[in-house]
Amino acid sequence: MEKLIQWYPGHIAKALRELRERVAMVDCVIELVDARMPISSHFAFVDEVAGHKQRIIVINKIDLAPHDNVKRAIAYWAERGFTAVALDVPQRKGLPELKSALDKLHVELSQKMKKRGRLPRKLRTMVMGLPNVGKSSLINALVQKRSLKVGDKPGVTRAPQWIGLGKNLELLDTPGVIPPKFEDQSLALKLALIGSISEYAADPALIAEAGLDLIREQFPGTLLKLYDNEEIRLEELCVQRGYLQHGGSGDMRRAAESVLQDLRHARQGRISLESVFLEQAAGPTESSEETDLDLPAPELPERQEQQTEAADTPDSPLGIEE
Ligand SMILES: Nc1nc2c(ncn2[C@@H]2O[C@H](COP(=O)(O)OP(=O)(O)O)[C@@H](O)[C@H]2O)c(=O)[nH]1
Ligand SMILES: [Mg+2]
Repeated sequence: MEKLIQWYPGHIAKALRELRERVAMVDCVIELVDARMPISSHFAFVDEVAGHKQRIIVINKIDLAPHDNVKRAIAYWAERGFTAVALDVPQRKGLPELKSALDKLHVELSQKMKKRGRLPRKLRTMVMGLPNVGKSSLINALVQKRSLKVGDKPGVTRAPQWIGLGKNLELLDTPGVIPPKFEDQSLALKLALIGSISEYAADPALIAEAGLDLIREQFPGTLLKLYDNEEIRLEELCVQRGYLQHGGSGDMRRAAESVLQDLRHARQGRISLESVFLEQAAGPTESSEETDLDLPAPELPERQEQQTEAADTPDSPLGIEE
């Protein structure tokens, strides 16, 4: 695949430093992945940054992915020793399961504290994940107040604050944003399609065309349903939807944005972009350049032995009492 999307590794170092600082403050990391690519929207550097903490994997946006994808993802993560919870934040589906998983960790923490002769305290946790996977929405849903902005506006930073949630839980109010790593162009395309890479990192028309190709190849019949034309291209969509510029030529950018919106909001129906699952569904195939089965299973330290709690600080790490 040609180079559609540029990646700037320079941004990564700063983001990773910030993530490390925050992870040090918590007992448990809630990692969000996108249900449409529930394995490949996890990145190995989460293991690097958070591998020594308790972790719950939240498979979010299950309303956009086939049920089977979600079931297999839960099994995949369970096999690797993680509690995985399936979520649809706007419908509040899965929130009780997430809360009980957190309560369980709180019980474990309390027992550990007791053994060490220390007073029990709240479980400190934070939300982490790629851009646009639903981190702010999840925090809002847990807090049940529309207190955080949904959607990422970079630039405004402030000291992390803790939100008390019931008697057992404390949540860092600022989520950890995982910088997407997209050297692999077929992965980059999928990240663009779930909105984790902004269209400004690439020419939207190229991404949209590549997205149409991918859907055509993996999900025959979908484009027919969506655009009355299986072979749809952006030029035709301009005509079909009247996206015209002053001179009468097609407004390709508008067509591209409309295709990306359709795909990102799954107007074509639930889709799986997880190559591991797609490969398995299609049966054994010869490997090709386009296959991104090279996604490594996370290499994890021996989990039970190495888990650490939040850095030993006074009960409210930032000195903020409720
Ligand atoms: N369909 C669907 N959309 C969701 C879900 N959770 C969040 N969203 C939407 O995904 C977009 C990104 O959410 P946001 O919380 O800003 O993601 P963040 O960048 O990770 O903080 C918003 O438009 C949310 O409304 C979900 O479970 N299903
Ligand atoms: Mg956000």
